[in-house]
Amino acid sequence: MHPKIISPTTAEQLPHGLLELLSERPKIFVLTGAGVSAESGLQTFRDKRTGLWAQFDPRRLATADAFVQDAALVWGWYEWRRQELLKAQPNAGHDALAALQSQFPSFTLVTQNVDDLHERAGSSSVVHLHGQLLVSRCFDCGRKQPTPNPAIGHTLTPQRVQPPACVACGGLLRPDVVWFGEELPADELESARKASRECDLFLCIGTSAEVYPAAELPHEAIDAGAMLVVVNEKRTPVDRSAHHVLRGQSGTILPLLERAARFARLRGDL
Ligand code: BV8
Ligand code: ZN
Repeated sequence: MHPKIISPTTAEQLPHGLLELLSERPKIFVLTGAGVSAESGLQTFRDKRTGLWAQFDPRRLATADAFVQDAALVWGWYEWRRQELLKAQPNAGHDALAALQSQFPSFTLVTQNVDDLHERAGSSSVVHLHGQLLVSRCFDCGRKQPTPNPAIGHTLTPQRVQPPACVACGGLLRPDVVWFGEELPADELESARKASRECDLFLCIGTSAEVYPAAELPHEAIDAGAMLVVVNEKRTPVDRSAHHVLRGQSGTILPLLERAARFARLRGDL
């Protein structure tokens, strides 16, 4: 496929085929990645890293091996990311997705992100493929438990912080996220795969589409006949498979999509 790449600034500039599909009350599947939270100030996995973390690749830090090697380094990184999240607000992209969900009876939102910004924007039934930053579990016995308040005051860059002890067995707490080399939650992954095969419109937003098995989802949707629309400020490997590529920031483009859907519905209802 050779999609036209456009950078729309108004709802009218969105591709005609997409506007038409939106007027037909399609089953919508949305996959988001770290890019959708970037305008809320949360670092993506490709941003330049600062301080202690400058020399570490998140893909090496987000592993059980890194935690076994240096639990304080890994826990401190997540503690800092929790702090950043508590300071962050959902952006216009999160808000637009929550508004879109209320307009379409069949709307599945699946995220690779471990933040809660979709929920805070009002999205419901969000499927977290990679877990949640604000939840902790014991590295040894697996028991989920509330994350104690950050042990450190506000810091500009992550610091080493010793993980708290598990209330049940005294083992070390870890973030309840899926690290590289760990399996994704089976129920969430199965429901995402099923919904991607049944959707009419797959919106792939703010993801480098390089992390598997999440990156398989857009291909499952196309193979099942869905329209694939990519929203990203840069090129991604999935662009070449897309029907439409909307180049730009999700905080700018998603509100246009939501407006277009609203008017398409009004026209469709006329
Ligand atoms: C597993 C939680 C196996 C932690 C994360 C094939 C099949 C299966 C596995 C593999 C495979 N090939 C390789 C693997 C292994 C690996 C993998 O995919 N590696 C990659 C690097 C090749 N996969 C795994 O390890 C997975 N586990 O498969 O287990 C197994 C099987 C059996 C038994 C045991 C094990 C686990 C993967 C999950 C890892 N955990 N997160 C944490 O967050 O700390 S993934 C992590 O990376 C985040 O979730 C994040 O979402 C993701 C990075 O991807 P993106 O979200 O796309 O973010 P990124 O920064 O990369 O890109 C941002 C994008 O946004 C960019 O495109 C940018 O242009 C754009 N953008 C930026 N700003 C904006 C914007 N776009 C629009 N608007 C903006 N404003
Ligand atoms: Zn325990």
